[in-house]
Amino acid sequence: MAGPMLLRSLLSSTSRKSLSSHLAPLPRLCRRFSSGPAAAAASASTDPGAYLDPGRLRNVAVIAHVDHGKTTLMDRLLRQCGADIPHERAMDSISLERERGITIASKVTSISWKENELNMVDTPGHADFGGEVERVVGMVEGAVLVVDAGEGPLAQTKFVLAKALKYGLRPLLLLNKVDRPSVSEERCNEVESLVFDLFANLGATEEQLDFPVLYASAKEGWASSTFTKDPPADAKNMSQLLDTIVRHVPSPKANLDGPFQMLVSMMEKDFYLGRILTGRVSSGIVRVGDKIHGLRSNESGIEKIEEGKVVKLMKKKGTSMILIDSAGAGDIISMAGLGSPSIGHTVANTEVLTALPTVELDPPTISMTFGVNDSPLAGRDGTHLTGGKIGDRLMAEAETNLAINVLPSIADSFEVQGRGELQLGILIENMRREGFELSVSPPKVMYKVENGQRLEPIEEVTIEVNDEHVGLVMEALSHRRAEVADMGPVPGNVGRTRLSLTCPSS
Ligand SMILES: Nc1nc2c(ncn2[C@@H]2O[C@H](COP(=O)(O)OP(=O)(O)OP(=O)(O)O)[C@@H](O)[C@H]2O)c(=O)[nH]1
Ligand SMILES: [Mg+2]
Repeated sequence: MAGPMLLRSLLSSTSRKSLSSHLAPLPRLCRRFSSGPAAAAASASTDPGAYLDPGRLRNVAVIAHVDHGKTTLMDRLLRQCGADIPHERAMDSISLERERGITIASKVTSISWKENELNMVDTPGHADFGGEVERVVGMVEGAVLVVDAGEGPLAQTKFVLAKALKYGLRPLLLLNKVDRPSVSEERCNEVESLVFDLFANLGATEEQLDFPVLYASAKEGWASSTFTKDPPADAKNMSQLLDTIVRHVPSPKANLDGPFQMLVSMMEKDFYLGRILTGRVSSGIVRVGDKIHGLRSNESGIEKIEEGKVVKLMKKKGTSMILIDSAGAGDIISMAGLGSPSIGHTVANTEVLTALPTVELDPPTISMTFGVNDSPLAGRDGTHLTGGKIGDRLMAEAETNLAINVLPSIADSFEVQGRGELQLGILIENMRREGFELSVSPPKVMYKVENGQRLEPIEEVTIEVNDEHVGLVMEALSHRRAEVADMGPVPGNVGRTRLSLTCPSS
């Protein structure tokens, strides 16, 4: 323990020194990017110095199975730290997310808590968007693993936890939805030991196994370190969770004195600013006006993509973007200035000539062919009809969404590979709303050959059903080559059974 502690205190003292020497001549201003009460509250509590002191930073991802309450939890954390939440599940800002009630893309925001700046990343829980989790785990040191105390850990809990452990994150367990009548203290203990087993099976280190447990109702807006269903009025808030994050998650190990380097993890396009590149600064300090360049590694080495200047530096604070003048290693920031780099590329000071390693994503499992609409009704719905336009749109998607691959196919059509039907369905719906008309083939499973063996994607299926229908469901699934892995009563629900099976995606 002494090692990291010492390192941390050394880091924060050096960083404070370099902060004053580097920044004395700069106006320490923090301007608001968008107006509104949320932004005002955010900028009022923002001390720009916090961005340059890694000892005060905590980078944390919120991960869980689908619908276990990540986005609701983010709402309460934002509200507790002074942000104005315009509506429920404010982090689900994409219109399709709001319509469907699911998170599709990972999003980062920062909150100030006591002396600290917490960069929190909300992630999607649905398996089809697993790539969104994979690309953010490398940006953070800690993870809040949210588990619905009624349902316990499910298939996607295992997937996201495996990713978090692989990247060496320090997780903490939050048993959510404790307000539900079916959730008792015994049930929580049961879920806790199931999660502990999961950690052990996934090869967690001793340090990772020593995770704190909190009990929460994100919906009612409280978290507690001891089991309760109704905390006293003065404890009906998220303070205990925020304090635990600050205590348990290490601050980033950051080298402020090195040259500036950042791996781009997210990319958005803004009408006025062009590309907004978001990522974690891995070393050095960046200021508005600095000369930078974009790099990527290819087969023949490092390729320089573009050179330019930092035009704007930004940080998401609550629900609004604020402008900052400088940012240091360990922080998660957004910048505008370069027009070509994309996700997985490195943005760095012009003296740096090496690219940062990129995250490896799991391979796609299904593919669909997108082509021109050649039916007799073509041209009635959309305005973008040609193969060229469809191709450009798909290539742009593949650039911002690493979990999608696009390959040209025969006669103006494109093979689009992804993780699941929902993921590709969202892409099709987005394209339809943008005025595209296209024809799509039914999804096909992607096979791969390893050691001379043909392998197919297998999925974990969880089904909850009334006891009397178990036989029928089992029969239907056996025709699809499913194998039962686990079967038992649903806790707190008399007469219902939960089946866990493995089944080929095809
Ligand atoms: N009773 C109860 N319901 C909750 C609680 N937290 C969240 N919910 C409900 O659970 C549902 C899912 O919540 P979300 O916050 O969207 O879940 P999520 O984990 O972000 O879902 P995805 O991002 O799609 O994976 C919503 O209907 C919430 O109102 C809680 O503490 N108690
Ligand atoms: Mg969500």
